[in-house]
Amino acid sequence: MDTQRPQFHFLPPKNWMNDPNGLIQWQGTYHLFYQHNPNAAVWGDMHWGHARSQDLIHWRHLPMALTPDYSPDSPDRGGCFTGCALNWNGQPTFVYTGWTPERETVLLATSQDDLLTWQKHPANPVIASAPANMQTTGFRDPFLWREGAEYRMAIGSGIQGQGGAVLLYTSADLIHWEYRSILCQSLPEPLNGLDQGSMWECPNFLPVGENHLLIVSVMAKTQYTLALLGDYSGDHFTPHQAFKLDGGNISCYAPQVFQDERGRQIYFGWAWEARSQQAQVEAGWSGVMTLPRLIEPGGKHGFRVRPVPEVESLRAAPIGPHQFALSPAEDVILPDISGDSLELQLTIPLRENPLSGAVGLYVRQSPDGQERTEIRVDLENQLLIVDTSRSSLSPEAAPNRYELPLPLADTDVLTLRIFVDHSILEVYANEDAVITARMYPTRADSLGVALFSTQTVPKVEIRAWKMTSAFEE
Ligand code: DQQ
Repeated sequence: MDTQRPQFHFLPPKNWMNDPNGLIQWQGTYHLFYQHNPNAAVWGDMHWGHARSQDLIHWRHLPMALTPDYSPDSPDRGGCFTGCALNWNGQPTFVYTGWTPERETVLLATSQDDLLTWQKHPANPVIASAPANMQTTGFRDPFLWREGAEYRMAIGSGIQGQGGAVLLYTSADLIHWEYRSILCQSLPEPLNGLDQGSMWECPNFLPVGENHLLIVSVMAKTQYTLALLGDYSGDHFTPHQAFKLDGGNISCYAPQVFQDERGRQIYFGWAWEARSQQAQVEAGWSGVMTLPRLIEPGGKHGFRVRPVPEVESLRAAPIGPHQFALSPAEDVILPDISGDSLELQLTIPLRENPLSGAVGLYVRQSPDGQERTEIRVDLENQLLIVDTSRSSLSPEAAPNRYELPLPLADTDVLTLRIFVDHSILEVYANEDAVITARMYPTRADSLGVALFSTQTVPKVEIRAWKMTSAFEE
C-alpha cells in the first residue's frame, strides 16, 4: 500500500499531473482537466487529462481530452499546454497553448459529445505569436472572460530585462484577436517585498468586491503564486497590494479560477512533489490538486480564501469538541485524534490571551516525536508557519519552512482549519492566510496529533473528523 498517496485530494490514477486546466461547470457537472504526461511520472509530452464530478469533491476519471498532434507542422506537436474552457455559443470550448520548441500559440478546440472528445479548430492557431515588436520571455496560458459582446483574454508573459507581464487581447468572435495592451507588468520596486520574477505564467483575472484580483504564477528564484489586488479600468490593471495566494510557494502553483453556475469563484492549484524525481518515478505518480477553494471579498486583505463547503461531505466519524489548557511545560498529545486522513479545527480565543509567544500543532507525529510536521502561529509577529524539516526520515524528501503574514490585530478568535491527507497538508488561518505543504513520513506510526504553546493558554478547543475517499472505487 502506498502510504503517501492522497485519498481526498484530486490526482490521476497514475503518472504525472501539473496545472489544472479548462475548469468548467457544464449543465450541472463539474469538469477538471489537467496537464498530464500519460506515460511517466515526470513532466513531458503534455496531454489534457479529464475527470468529472457532481460536487467538486468526488471524482470519476475519464479518457484523455487533448493529445498533441505530432505531425511536423502542427502547433501543438510539443504539447497541449495550459488553457481555459468556456461556453462558446452553446459549445464547450477550450482556448489553450500550443507548444513547440520554436513557438507558443493560442489554439481552440471544441466538443460535441458532453466534453468527452475534442476537435481542434480549423482556424488554429488563432494567435500565431506574441506581438512582433516585443521581446517576450514567454507567451502562454490564455485566460478568458466576457465584457458585453467582447471576449477578453489575458496571456502570461514577460518583457526581457523588465520582468513578468500579462498581455491583453480582445475579440468579437474568438477567431480573430487584436492585441490591446500590457494589462499589468512587474513594478520597478517589489510590492510588499515580493520578488516579481521574469515571467508570469497562468494568469487569472477576476472581480472581487469593488476591486480586481490578478493572480499569476511567478517564475523567480522561488516559484510562487502572486495575488495582486487593484483597480481595472479601460485596458489596464493597477495593483495596490500584493500577497502570496498561498504561502506554500510551489505547493500551490498554476492555480486556475473559474466561475461555477452559482457564480462562485473557485480555484484549484497544483501541489508539486517535494521529494526526489527517483522517488516520484518509483511511486508511479506525481502531483496533486489542492482542495477546491472559494475566493470571496472580505477578510483582512480584501479577499479571503476557504475550501468550498462541499468538502464537509468527506467527513466521517466526528471527534470532540475537546477543550484543553496549554502550557509551555508540555505538549498535549491528543489521545483520540490521530490519522493520515483528517480535518482538524483548532479555535483559540485571542481576547483573553495576549498576542505573544507561539501556539500550534504537530501532525503526522510519531510517538517519540522523531517525525512530525509543525504548524505554528507566531502570535507576537503575526505569522503563520508550516515547517516540514522534521516531517520525514527519508533523505528523498525535501525539508521546507514556509511562513506568511497573518494579521491578528482586532481579532477575537483564531481558527485554524487543517487538512491532513497522507503527503499533503493544507492550513487555513481565519481565511486570511493559507499554506499548502508536502510531507512524507516514513514510519507507520507517524499518525499522532499534539498541541503546543510557548505560553499558558487557558482554553483552546479542537474538533476533528476522519476523512473518506474522493474517488469512486
Ligand atoms: N505549465 C504548463 C505551461 C505553464 C506551466 C506546461 C506552469 O502552460 O506555463 O505544462 O506550470
